[in-house]
Amino acid sequence: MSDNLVIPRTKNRPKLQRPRLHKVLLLNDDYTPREFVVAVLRAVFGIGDEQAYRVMMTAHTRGTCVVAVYTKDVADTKAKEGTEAGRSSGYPLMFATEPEE
Ligand code: TYC
Repeated sequence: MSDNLVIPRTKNRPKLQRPRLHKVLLLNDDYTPREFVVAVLRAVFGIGDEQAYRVMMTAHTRGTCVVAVYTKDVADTKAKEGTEAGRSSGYPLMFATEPEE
């Protein structure tokens, strides 16, 4: 039999922080066709046609629009995928990320 007692440490246990979420932003440009932006939003972010159209039009008229919110790694990956989808078709389509307040 072991003499070791396991004593739960309730005092010094650090509080676990919820991971900070990051926004993925769609940035407007003058060259990428609207239908292409909608197709990328559907393919990369899995959003439906109507919502994708609304997001695209908001970026088109206001300059930028929040597409979705994820943990930092996922947000960075999605932004890269979306930007790369544009680049590989010769468009300057840009996604960016920023931490939520
Ligand atoms: N402004 C583009 C056009 O008139 C369409 C567009 C919308 C491009 C949103 C990028 O994030 C964007 N063809």
